[in-house]
Amino acid sequence: MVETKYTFCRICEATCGLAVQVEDNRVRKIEPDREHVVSEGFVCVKGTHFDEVQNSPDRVTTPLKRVGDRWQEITWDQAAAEIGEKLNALRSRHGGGSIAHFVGSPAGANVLSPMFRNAFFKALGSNRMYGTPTTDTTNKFRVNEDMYGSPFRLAFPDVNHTRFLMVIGANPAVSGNTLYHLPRARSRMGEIVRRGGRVVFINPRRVESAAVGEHDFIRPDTDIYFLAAFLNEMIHSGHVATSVVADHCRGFELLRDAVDGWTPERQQAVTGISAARLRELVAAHAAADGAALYMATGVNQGRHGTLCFWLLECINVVSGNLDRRGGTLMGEGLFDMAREVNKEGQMLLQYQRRDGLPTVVGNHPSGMLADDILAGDVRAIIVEASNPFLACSNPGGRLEQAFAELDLLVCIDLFRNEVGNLAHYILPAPTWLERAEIPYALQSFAGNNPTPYMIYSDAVVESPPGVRHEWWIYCRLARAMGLPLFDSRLAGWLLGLNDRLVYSRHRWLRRLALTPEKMLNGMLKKAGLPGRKLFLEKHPHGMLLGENRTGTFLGTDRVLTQDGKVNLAPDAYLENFDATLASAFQEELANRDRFKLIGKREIRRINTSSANVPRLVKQTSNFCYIHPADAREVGLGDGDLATVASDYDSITLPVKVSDEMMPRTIAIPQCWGHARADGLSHARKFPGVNSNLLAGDGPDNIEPLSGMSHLSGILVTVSPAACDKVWNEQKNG
Ligand SMILES: Nc1nc2c(c(=O)[nH]1)N[C@H]1C(S)=C(S)[C@@H](COP(=O)(O)OP(=O)(O)OC[C@H]3O[C@@H](n4cnc5c(=O)[nH]c(N)nc54)[C@H](O)[C@@H]3O)O[C@H]1N2
Ligand SMILES: Nc1nc2c(c(=O)[nH]1)N[C@H]1C(S)=C(S)[C@@H](COP(=O)(O)OP(=O)(O)OC[C@H]3O[C@@H](n4cnc5c(=O)[nH]c(N)nc54)[C@H](O)[C@@H]3O)O[C@H]1N2
Ligand code: SF4
Ligand SMILES: [Mo]
Repeated sequence: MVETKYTFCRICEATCGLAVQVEDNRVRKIEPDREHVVSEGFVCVKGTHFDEVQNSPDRVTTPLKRVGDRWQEITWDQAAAEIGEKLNALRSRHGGGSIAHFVGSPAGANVLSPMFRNAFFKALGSNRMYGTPTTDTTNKFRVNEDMYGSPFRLAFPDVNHTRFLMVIGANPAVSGNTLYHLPRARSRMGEIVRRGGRVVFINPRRVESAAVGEHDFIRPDTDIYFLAAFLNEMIHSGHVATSVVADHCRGFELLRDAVDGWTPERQQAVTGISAARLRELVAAHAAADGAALYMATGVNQGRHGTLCFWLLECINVVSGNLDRRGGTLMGEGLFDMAREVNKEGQMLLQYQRRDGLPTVVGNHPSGMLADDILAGDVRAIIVEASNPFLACSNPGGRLEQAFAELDLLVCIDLFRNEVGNLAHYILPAPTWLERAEIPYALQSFAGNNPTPYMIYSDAVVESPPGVRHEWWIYCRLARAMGLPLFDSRLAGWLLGLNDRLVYSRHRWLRRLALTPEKMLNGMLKKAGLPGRKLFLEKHPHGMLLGENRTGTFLGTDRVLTQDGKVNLAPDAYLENFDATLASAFQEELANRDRFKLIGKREIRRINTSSANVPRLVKQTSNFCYIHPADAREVGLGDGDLATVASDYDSITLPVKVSDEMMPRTIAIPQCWGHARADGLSHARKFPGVNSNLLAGDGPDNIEPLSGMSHLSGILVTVSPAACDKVWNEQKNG
């Protein structure tokens, strides 16, 4: 019998509602949930095609051990015993800190895993956390901590009410947005325009999202000058909310002096945005009854991600838009996540590495991982839900070479991906359709949601019998190693007992276990919401929680800085501000005719992990997008092969000529390069090339305040490929 089960997609942060048809524990079809309280029937192709991930014959469904060049199926007991023994040996020889974890983006949608993962690594005595946060957002967490007192005090635009939204370096119509929840992004931004407001995209590519509003090209990696001039012009033209600044902020004079001199005229020389246009935008911003600036990965991945987000937040605060209707909001989630995280302390800026780089929200820079392995600081890695060789800077393949030196590599994944090929063990995890869940932590716990709601979903299907939850894996490894979790022998013992019960063959024993369903039920009830059963019966499409409130942040104890004021002038940012900007500005002028490389997200792809979905990938879209005038000048036409070279490597790929591109900017969709993915049978047929081979690693390619990798705005040369197709096919295997 076919049954329809309601759940929500966990591929991107939009978490759209889904109606899943299930027959005999198999997913037949995935359709939009038209009654979902926020997504209202919106979905994209990735969500509705996830059945091909779910049912893929390539899935790993039992633990695998690499023996020579073969993969041997082993039991969980054997896997836990062998991995536990190796980890214990490394720990006694080199300390717990020699064991690292590397966490990827899909793990963000898993509410339970981080609790157990953190407990496991704490018990090990390791603070070596790496992952893709230093490819997308640690700069924002850093700024939140410095300005508002916690990495998770993270404001977001009040999209439902704003009259002016400026989106810098993001493409929400394709990406579904990041660090706040915005399904139906295109139509919701369209509504701003329909009610007489403005939506402005600042982007070196005329992106899909821009169809709803206005668009200005900006030269990649020059946003810092645009933002400094915007703030400076705002201050000079008197658009400052003086009472907000006087009552709730400190450091305004230092901020004002820092941006003084960055005139609209000065910025136009490098950004390409005219002084007149900038002035017009500042005036419109000031006149709007509620305005918000938002930025995301395109700027985060540049050379000045932290300084850019600082200036952007200062514009939102100083203009009086933070904490007001139509401006930016500090959400209130199920509990005060920012305060809880601060109490715990683990995620705060407290740990400086030998090289002086910080760890932000506990993350070491992923761009230092190759160095850290080769220096002997990291000897074992547990990768959860990531594919770092494709996702991270991997100059000329250096990251792979470093991983090959590890004493132990364990991958927890659905598939054997590219990093999995090098693993000693692969531990199979469930898909999100096989997991009970509530939405992302920032949505649920921190309330980063213009339309607050809650939804709970049971697992839609049971996972194959050899698959285990990530949280369970950490408990099982802890038991094998004799590590007490949560600083408590009793908790460790109980969890050890529990991990036997959860997957017991006997139903009555399973009933005694602490299951994900019970844990999530506890969280919902603790937050004063209906529990699991009521959610399933009464609110299968989600439950609206009422409008976000304003006036809940400034002047309250929710500002977590020591003096309760917003810090507009953190010392670390001001220290080298003038010198950094002045020298980078000169470099920009010197390089103004050179090509810069940016990435491109595509609606049919999610990072590295949709490449194996046949209905999504029917041909390559791994093109080098280039402006017509540039193409003519370098002698390239549509479909020709171009060689793109950086200081680190070169890649060859077909060209797509497009006036969506700003001149002297090329875009290459990132996270391709599946030539050696022999665990991914479909991805291999359309391998494409990996643009992150062109990105550098090490301190010179890391933003020093946040550890973010420099992945966008990389200087490159573009030329016709020396000998065409044959070479490319060889390189692609
Ligand atoms: N040049 C350039 N590079 C970029 C970017 C860019 O914009 N430009 N973007 C960066 C960003 S923002 C990110 S987040 C990274 C993304 O890169 P990653 O964080 O590595 O994420 P994915 O490629 O989505 O997924 C990696 C693996 O997770 C597995 N997986 C999926 N679901 C689950 C699950 O539920 N459990 C487990 N255990 N595994 C699962 C998939 O099978 C896949 O093998 O790429 C970064 N790389
Ligand atoms: N379809 C799809 N959706 C996704 C993902 C995916 O891979 N595919 N990945 C998910 C993940 S992990 C994340 S973190 C989010 C990211 O969500 P977004 O941040 O919205 O990601 P992008 O679409 O890459 O948007 C970045 C934009 O910045 C522009 N840009 C590049 N360099 C610069 C610059 O120097 N200045 C300015 N102003 N703009 C610049 C690019 O042209 C691009 O349009 O998306 C998530 N959603
Ligand atoms: S936009 Fe697509 S991938 Fe993102 S949650 Fe919705 S259906 Fe899933
Ligand atoms: Mo990301």
